[in-house]
Amino acid sequence: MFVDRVKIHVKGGNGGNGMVSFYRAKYITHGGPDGGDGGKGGSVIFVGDESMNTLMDFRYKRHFKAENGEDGGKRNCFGKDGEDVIIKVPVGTVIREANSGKIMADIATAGEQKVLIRGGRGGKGNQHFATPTRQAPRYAEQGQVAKEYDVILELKLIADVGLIGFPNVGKSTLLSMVTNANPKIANYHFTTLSPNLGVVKGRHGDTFVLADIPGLVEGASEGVGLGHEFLRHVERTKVFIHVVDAAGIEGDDPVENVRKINQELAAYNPELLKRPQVIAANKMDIPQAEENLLRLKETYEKEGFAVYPISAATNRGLDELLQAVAELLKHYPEDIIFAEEYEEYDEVEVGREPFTIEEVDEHYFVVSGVGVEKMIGYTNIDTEKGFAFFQRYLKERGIIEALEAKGIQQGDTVRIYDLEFEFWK
Ligand SMILES: Nc1nc2c(ncn2[C@@H]2O[C@H](COP(=O)(O)OP(=O)(O)OP(=O)(O)O)[C@@H](O)[C@H]2O)c(=O)[nH]1
Ligand SMILES: [Mg+2]
Repeated sequence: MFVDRVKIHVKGGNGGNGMVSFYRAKYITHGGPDGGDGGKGGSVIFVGDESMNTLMDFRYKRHFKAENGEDGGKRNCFGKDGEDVIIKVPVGTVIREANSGKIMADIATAGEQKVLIRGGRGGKGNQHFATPTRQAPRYAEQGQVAKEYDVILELKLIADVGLIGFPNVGKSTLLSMVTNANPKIANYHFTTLSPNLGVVKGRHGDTFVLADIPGLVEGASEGVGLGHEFLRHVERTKVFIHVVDAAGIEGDDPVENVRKINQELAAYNPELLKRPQVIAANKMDIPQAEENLLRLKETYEKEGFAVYPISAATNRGLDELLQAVAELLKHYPEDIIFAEEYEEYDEVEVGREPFTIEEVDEHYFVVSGVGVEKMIGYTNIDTEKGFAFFQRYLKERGIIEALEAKGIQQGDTVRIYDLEFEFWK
């Protein structure tokens, strides 16, 4: 189960203010009050949309605000109502208030609408406040200020197919070519640090969710390079596309690389090698890949793995690969049960679990460990209190000290699970 999760900010439209004004015309100096009412602010409305499968769109747009109502005018002119903002979300999205984590809405069916924030009421103009004794009220009502929230959208997804392999072999490139996903692609290791999801639409209308899982390294099964975190993602997919750099750009042997990754899978959970797996020999646009392809086929077809030559960058061989995978999925037993995401830990105990620090790249440090992971999970560092707690935690647990011992410098990047920040003392 993958949890696609984004935090967004939503704000309702404020009501327009009521107007203070008096009727004026030639020869009439003291006309009655004629200030119009302010318009109603727009509401924030969530709608379940069947055609959406992930929350990816929200990575690019995170602020949503409904329009304010217009202020009332002179001569009984009413202010215009503000437009609603309608936010489409995939069916199955849960909306939580970010600070408390409490569920505000749960969009369970297509077309279902939930008004999360009502627009503010418009203020009444001064004409409403005239009484026999106070015929010229210099008072009008203010528009109502609408609520705003940080909310977390959460969508639980089963990814059918996982892209596994060493870093830099082209997993994200492949995902970007066959789905609408737009992952970061770059020529260095650990470009991807959390899974990206995309939906593959097959030729025959069949679809499946493809997960781009961060690169594994040797020792992943012992926790090296966030290995445990990444392998947990692998565990939640049914069929693997094992991507290997057939050109061996980094100077190592593709045949051995496939073996090494499978050894890590087996060491982590022997069940994983029983799941269907196809090998995608990538970067076939590079000449030296041809010879390695033959060796990959020779070695692994004997062992029952189909080997597909592809070039993710130039879109070669991708159709055949996806079709084979769709076929494997069809024969996959539906009722597989995946282990739950996290075991329950005792938070206090867990906070003391050891952590590890790795310098995965120049000026880039990754802190991992059950304790810090859990701490991140229950701390909302966007609040002042949460942030203070977080800083205290890093200090008290000796993480700052340990980073310094590793030679961290001002401005270097630190990553702790979902969280990335610059190190400033
Ligand atoms: N020549 C060639 N280069 C490719 C191909 N596919 C990917 N690349 C390049 O390989 C590099 C790594 O690609 P990514 O897709 O970021 O690799 P990744 O496996 O997701 O890497 P991590 O996220 O670090 O695990 C990039 O520079 C890509 O442009 C291909 O088919 N041919
Ligand atoms: Mg990647």
